[in-house]
Amino acid sequence: MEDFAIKKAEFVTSVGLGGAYPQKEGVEIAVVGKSNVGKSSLINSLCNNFKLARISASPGKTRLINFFRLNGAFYLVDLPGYGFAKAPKTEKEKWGQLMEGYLSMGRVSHIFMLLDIRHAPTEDDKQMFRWIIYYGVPFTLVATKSDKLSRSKRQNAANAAAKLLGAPPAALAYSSETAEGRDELIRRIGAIVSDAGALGQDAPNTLLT
Ligand SMILES: Nc1nc2c(ncn2[C@@H]2O[C@H](COP(=O)(O)OP(=O)(O)OP(=O)(O)O)[C@@H](O)[C@H]2O)c(=O)[nH]1
Ligand SMILES: [Mg+2]
Repeated sequence: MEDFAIKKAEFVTSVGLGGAYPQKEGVEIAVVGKSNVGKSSLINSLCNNFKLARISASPGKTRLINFFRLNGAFYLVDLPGYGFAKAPKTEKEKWGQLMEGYLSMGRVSHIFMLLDIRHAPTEDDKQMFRWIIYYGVPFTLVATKSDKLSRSKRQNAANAAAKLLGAPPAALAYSSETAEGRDELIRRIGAIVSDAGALGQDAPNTLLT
């Protein structure tokens, strides 16, 4: 079998609170994590297009839910980050409602939850993780910015972050700078997409109903 590859990635639409979502198209993988953890960078790195999602050195860059269509067949979704301390309370509430509304509508097939490889998970991360478990959404933990640690420390730090979250101690060390972990995460996407195909593209996500 030919290896799965991301051959095409296109921006579809941005959705804010009260906005209209694009029609669901098969698999939908949502990327979640705190502000500045590297969600948009990871999407760009996976798609090998550094102009696709906007990134910024200051947290709070992504404020809307951005849908990207990959290979003309499924969605990869960039979410606004949580835990952005400087955001005014009303903004934070809006982001919370936007994310919660989207994640609980039953269209997400899989979540990539990102953690910074250098830091212990925050209370917000733990809350996000409890939410994922509560709704039973399949997930993959990714420890970002792995280039910031020496090679010998990376896998231990990634697994420790997962364990502190209360998950099985396994997270994929990933760097958008060096592409460490990229091939593995693309293989994971291939498996998610082909599993869904085997189940039937239109099979309802029974986990979320
Ligand atoms: N060294 C290093 N820097 C990274 C990596 N990934 C992201 N960054 C940097 O981290 C900062 C934040 O990246 P973004 O991709 O915008 O983060 P985000 O999670 O989308 O942030 P919000 O949209 O604010 O929620 C930028 O300065 C990136 O260049 C990485 O793997 N290694
Ligand atoms: Mg972003």
